[in-house]
Amino acid sequence: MKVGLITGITGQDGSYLSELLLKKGYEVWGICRRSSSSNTMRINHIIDKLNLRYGDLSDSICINNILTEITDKYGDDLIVLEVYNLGAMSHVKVSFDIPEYCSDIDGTGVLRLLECIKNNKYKDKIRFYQASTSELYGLAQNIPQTENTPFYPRSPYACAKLYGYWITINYRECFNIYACNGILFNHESPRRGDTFVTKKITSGVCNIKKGKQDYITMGNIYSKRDWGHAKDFVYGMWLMLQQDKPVDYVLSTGKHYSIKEFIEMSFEYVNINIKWKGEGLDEIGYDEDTGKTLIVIDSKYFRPTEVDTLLGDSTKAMLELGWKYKYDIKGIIKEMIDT
Ligand code: NAP
Ligand code: G4F
Repeated sequence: MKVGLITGITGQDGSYLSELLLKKGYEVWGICRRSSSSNTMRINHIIDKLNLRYGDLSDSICINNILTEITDKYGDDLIVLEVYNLGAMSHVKVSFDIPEYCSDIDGTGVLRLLECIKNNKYKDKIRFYQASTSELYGLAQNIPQTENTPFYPRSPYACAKLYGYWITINYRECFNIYACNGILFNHESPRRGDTFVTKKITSGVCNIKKGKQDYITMGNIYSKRDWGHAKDFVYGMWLMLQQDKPVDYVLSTGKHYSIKEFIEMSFEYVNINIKWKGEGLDEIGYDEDTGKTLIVIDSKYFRPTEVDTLLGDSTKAMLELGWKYKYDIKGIIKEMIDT
């Protein structure tokens, strides 16, 4: 029996990874948070096929209970249990507001999972994936960034993820656990959370086109990101756990664009020509045909420390895992606007 356990199963990546594992014949388990309103929108279409348990990465007891329940259920029939740690407080800007919580979940939460794996009777059949991030590069020391580029985190989120990255390597080296990091660059989809920049822009463009919204209020439109599609990236996560040995890999597209370029491509897709005037907080984007304002800037969306430019080099993943991505930036924008 091949079994997958996903923390963060209700998130963007968790939902695509669940679909992938089910398609491959895995029994899929997931840890969900209790919420006062529904948080299963992204997995409702497959919910009957999943084994969901309430839990939280702040709670070692529940993590241990769930892991033990799974290994006790399958016992010696277990071929492999792949644990994907995707659960996180994943919003960089919000991490400045709730830094201690973010450290606990995104940093110490990784340790909690690894300890439970270390103490499990079937430890040698368990493989662990840690959702590491290109935010680790922060104030990037080299362009493009590879597995060997030094880290320089720029937010409480990135600092917590740095701990998660190293504790994963430490448990691999100390306790011989099959544990690896995927250092993933930004990946998007129609299931992206509403307050991340690509979703905010594509939803705003749709609303403006339908006459439901006048303009979009943005922060820093000059940072650059290397954007891929979440579906391509969860496939890369799965590939990492299929190798003989645990190794850390970068996943990225090798192309990057500014937020401003993403805005321009999104309006272009719905046949609106955007032009720009002004500078800094006074910069606006407007419709060339009607003169209406489409984009305004508000400093409330600026970050105390920004990550100006991210560009990944996934040569290692392409050569060693055979990983490829299918979506380019225009394909991502099209799907996000059309869905
Ligand atoms: P997401 O959509 O924000 O999903 C995060 C998931 O974590 C949700 O299921 C959320 O549950 C869960 N979660 C939050 N706090 C938790 C806690 N205390 N205990 C247990 N679960 C908790 O994030 P994503 O985009 O799918 O990203 C998946 C992972 O990859 C995250 O670790 C993220 O940091 C990392 N990552 C993402 C990207 C990217 O560009 N998407 C790039 C690199 C790394 P609720 O649904 O209840 O909120
Ligand atoms: O969409 P974002 O919030 O993503 P960010 O900060 O790059 O983080 C995402 O990718 C990381 C991988 O590198 C993940 F680890 C992390 O979990 C998350 O998924 O912001 C992208 C850029 C930033 O430079 C931000 O300052 O867009 C800029 N931006 C400009 N205006 C904005 C806005 N970001 C948001 N969220 N909202 C704005 O209005």
